[in-house]
Amino acid sequence: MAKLAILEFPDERLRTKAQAVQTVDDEVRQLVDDMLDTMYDAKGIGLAATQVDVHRRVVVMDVSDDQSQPLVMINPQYTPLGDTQEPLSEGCLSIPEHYAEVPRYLSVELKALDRNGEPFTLEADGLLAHCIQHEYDHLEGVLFVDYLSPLKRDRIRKKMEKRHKLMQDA
Ligand code: GNR
Ligand code: NI
Repeated sequence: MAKLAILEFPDERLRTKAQAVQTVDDEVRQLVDDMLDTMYDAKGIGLAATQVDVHRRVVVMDVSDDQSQPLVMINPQYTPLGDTQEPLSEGCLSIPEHYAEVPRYLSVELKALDRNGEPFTLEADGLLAHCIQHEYDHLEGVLFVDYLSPLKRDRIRKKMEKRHKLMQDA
């Protein structure tokens, strides 16, 4: 059990573009296991390696009700199924206590490698499709606040900075 520290907005390291994984080896599997521990501990439904300051294309997710269905995606790629985007409400472990509506595809086809380095394809809709797009954005250094107006983004930035100052002084 290893819990990793989660970077919080506006930390610039969240803006790093992650590198593709060349070989899914034991080191990558260890990262996956630590990320799953971290995600479950934080009660999240997804976590990208970027958020724990590892800039490789590794994501873990679990959208099941009882957190019993871990899903690992390495070097993920997705294509939208259908071209309509709808505003969906989302949160982020890197922007705690803030939520906003973001335009997302309702359904996507995901291609990725699993924890054994085996390629798989998955058609996702609902919360899983939503989460795939959110996590993919992290690997590109994109956060949900980037879809908001500069005014709203700035308001969230100021609140986060205040929170970090309070945490530092405590
Ligand atoms: O836990 C999370 N919940 C969530 C809700 C709606 C849309 C996306 C997410 S992902 C988020 C965890 C997280 O920050 N992953 O990067
Ligand atoms: Ni997130």
